[in-house]
Amino acid sequence: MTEATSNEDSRGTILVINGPNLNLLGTREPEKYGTSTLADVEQLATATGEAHGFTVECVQSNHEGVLLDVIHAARGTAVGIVLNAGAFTHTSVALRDALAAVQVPAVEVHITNVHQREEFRHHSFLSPVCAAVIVGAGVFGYKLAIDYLGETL
Ligand code: CA2
Repeated sequence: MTEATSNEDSRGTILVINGPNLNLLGTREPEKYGTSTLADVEQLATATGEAHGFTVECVQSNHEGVLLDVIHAARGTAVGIVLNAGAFTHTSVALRDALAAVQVPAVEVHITNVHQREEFRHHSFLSPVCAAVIVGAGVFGYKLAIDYLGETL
């Protein structure tokens, strides 16, 4: 294969993980979350990752246990993680422990500026174990996260 993103040539796999309700992107509340669909976000992430020479794998789940399994599987198989854990950001010690355990650099992304929203969204269990946090940049935040990994890995 000659593509820069064939597995042999790849700089490694970036795992893009979206949590609960993010499958609804582009179908409801466009004033809050914009008009891009999850497929659009995954396409943007894949194109950005490939431009940096990465292979990109995208996963979305509404189930905390599935997200835990996906993070565990990143150990030894992914070089970086981009994670929008949705509401689990504000509740899940388990996701934080998983991220800390796998020791794969992770970037936390939120489409909205969570600090302009309800108080319960101001705290993230995940931020302390992430290399970087991007909030309020809309779906462009996923591109910024991958650009960051492209520059730092
Ligand atoms: O701003 C973000 O990206 C959030 O992670 C989104 C979560 C929210 O619980 C976090 O506090 C901040 C909610 C995701 C819901 O996604 C929807 C998308 C379109 C329509 C309805 C929900």
